[in-house]
Amino acid sequence: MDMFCYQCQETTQGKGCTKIGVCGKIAEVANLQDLLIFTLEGIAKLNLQARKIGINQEEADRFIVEGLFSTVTNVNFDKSFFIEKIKQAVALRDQIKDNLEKAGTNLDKNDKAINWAYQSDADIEALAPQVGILATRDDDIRSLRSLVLYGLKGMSAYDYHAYQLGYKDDSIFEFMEQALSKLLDDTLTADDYVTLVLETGKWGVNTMALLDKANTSTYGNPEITHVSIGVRNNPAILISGHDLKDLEQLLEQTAGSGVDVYTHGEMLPAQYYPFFKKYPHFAGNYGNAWWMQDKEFASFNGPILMTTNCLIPPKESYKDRVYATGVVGFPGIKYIHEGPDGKKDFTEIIEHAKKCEPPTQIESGEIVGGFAHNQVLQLADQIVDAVKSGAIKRFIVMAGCDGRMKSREYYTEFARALPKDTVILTAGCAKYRYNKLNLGDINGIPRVLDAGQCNDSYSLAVIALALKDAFGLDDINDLPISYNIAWYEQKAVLVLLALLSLGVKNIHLGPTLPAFLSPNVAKVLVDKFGIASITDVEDDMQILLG
Ligand code: FSO
Ligand code: SF4
Repeated sequence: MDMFCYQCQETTQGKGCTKIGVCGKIAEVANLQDLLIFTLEGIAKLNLQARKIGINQEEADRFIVEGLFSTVTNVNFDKSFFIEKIKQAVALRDQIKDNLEKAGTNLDKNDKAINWAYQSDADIEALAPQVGILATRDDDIRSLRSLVLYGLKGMSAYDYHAYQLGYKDDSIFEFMEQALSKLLDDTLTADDYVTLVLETGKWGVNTMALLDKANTSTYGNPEITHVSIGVRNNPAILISGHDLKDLEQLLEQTAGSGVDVYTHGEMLPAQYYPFFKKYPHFAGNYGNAWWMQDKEFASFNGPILMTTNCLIPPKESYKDRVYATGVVGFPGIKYIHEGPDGKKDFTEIIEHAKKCEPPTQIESGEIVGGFAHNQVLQLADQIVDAVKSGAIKRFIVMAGCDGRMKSREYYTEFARALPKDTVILTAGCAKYRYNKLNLGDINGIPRVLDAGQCNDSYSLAVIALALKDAFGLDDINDLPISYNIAWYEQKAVLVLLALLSLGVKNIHLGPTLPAFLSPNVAKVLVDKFGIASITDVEDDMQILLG
C-alpha cells in the first residue's frame, strides 16, 4: 500500500515517505490520519455554520483539537485508534448536520467532507488513500495548505495542554475551524493562503500565550533550577512528553510509595516549576532527546509513561514497560485512560515499577534551566548592563527540536564554536545538543538559557519584546539577537510561523528546509522574511554574528 507524508524534517530523501515512515508509521495509519483530517475539515465547516446560529458544539472543538494532535509526528501509530476516531468523527459530524438541518440550514449535498459515509471498515480503508495532501494538484497551493495544516497540528497540541489545565479560548477554536475549512476551498488563491499562513502564526502566538498562562497559573513561574542527571537507588518511573497535568497526577500518586519519578526528553522543564519541587521523590532527569529513547528506555529498567510525542516504535526489550496516555498510541502497549472526572489512575504503572530494578546510571552531575520570561525579566537589569558594557555581544536563539540525523551534530559544533561573549536562548528538545557542554557564564548569566519546552519558545518572544523596549528600539530585528532554529515536527512549524507573525526576520532553519515548501513558496519566505537554510558552522558563524 502506498502513502504520502512529508510533514516532518526526517521525511524520506527530503521528499516524502511513500511506503513506510522513517518514524515507523505504516502506510495504513498514514492514510487513516489523512481521512481523519478530511473528516475534521468537514466537522469544522459544519461547526462554523452552527456557530453562526448559536448551536455550535464545544464537543466538536475539543474533538478537532484531539484529532489533529493525534496525527502529529510520533504521537500515535495505532491503526485501530484511527479507525475508531474516524467513526466517532463521522457520528459527531452527522449529529451537527442533523442539528443544522433541523434549524433550517441548507447543506451542500456534493461536499464529500461533510457527506461521505461508510458501511464497513473496508469502506473507510478504501477512501483513506484518496484524501491526503496530494489531492491538491497545484504545487504552490499544496505547499501553502501544508504550512497551514501543520501549523494547526502544532497549535492543537498546545491548545490541548491548555485545555487539560482548564484554560480555553473559544476564538482559538473558531480560528482553527475557519482555517481547516479553508483547506478545502478551491476558490482561494495563493495570496489568500499566504495571508492564512501568517494568521496561523498570529493565532499560534495566542495559543502559546494561553498555554503559558495555564502552566504558570497552575504551577508557578519557572525559576532557575539545578537538575540532577544522575540516578538514585530506588525503583522508578520515567515520564516523557509534554503533559504537566499527567506529571502532577503521577507525582501525587507515587508520593510515599518508594518509587521515584524521573523526567525524560521534553518533560525536563517540568523540574523548573515551583509546584513540582515539593515532591522529594521527583528525582531528576534521565537521558536526552526523544530519538535516544531506544537505548535510554532500555537502561532505565522501570516503566515509562509517554504523555505525548515523541514516541518511537518500542523495542521488544522494553516494550512491556512502555505505557501510553492521552492521544499517544502504539499497537501492543498498555494505555492509561482518563476517568470522567479527568483523573487518571496510575496504580498499574506504580506496581510495575516496584518489581523493577532501579535505573542504570548513564550520566552524572546536573544541568541548569528555568529561564522562562518571568525569571529572565527578573535578571533584565543585569542582562541589559552586560549588553551595554559589551560583556554580552549577541544572543542566539537555538530553540526547536532534536532528531536522529547525523547532520544535527552541526548544532553541537555551532554552540561550541560560538564566541564566549554570546548567549544561547533555547527551548524544546533541541537543547540536548548543547546543554551539557558546560559553556560557562557571563557575569553569572549562564551561556545557555533554557526557557523550557518547545511551547516555551513563547517565552523567548516575550523576552525579545521586553529587551526591545529596554533598549528603546522600534524594530525587534534591531536587537543583537540571531535565530538559528532546528525543526523536526509540526509544533516547530507553528513556532516558526509565530515568530514570522511577530516580524522576526532572517531566521536560519535546519538541518534542512521543509520538504513541503515548493520552490515558489520557499522564495516568498526568503524574499519576505529572509529565511535561510543552515550551511556550515564557519560560514553561519560569519552570517549570524556579523
Ligand atoms: Fe521535541 Fe518531539 Fe517539543 Fe516536538 S520531543 S520534537 S517540536 O515533539 O514537541 O520539542
Ligand atoms: Fe515520514 Fe515524518 Fe511523515 Fe513519519 S511523520 S511518515 S517520517 S514525513
